[in-house]
Amino acid sequence: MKRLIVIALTAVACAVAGPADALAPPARMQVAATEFNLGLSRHTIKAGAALIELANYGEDLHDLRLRRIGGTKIWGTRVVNPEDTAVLTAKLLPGRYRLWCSIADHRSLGMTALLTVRR
Ligand SMILES: [Cu+2]
Repeated sequence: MKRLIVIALTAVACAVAGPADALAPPARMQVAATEFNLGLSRHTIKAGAALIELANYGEDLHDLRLRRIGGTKIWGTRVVNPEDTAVLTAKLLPGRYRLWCSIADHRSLGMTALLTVRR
């Protein structure tokens, strides 16, 4: 009898906790900004919640923009000072994403990169 109660309580605890996916930690990556380049700590991350940190290792102001190729929504950080960081949080679907710096002509000078989000 005691054993049955333990099993029943375990089942309740699992139901409350929900599926493992809901508890998965967010994917994390860093984008290092310099003049004029974006260096990605990873080029592929898992779909779902993501924390993307922009670290400005350069001497100019930079920011980070993110858009899924074929999509319309654009995520972004504030403008980041040299030696400072900002974090962008997003819920990402699988696909290919374009990252860029939106300040002045930085994008055309080379501050752009591709990120793959996998299932
Ligand atoms: Cu820039």
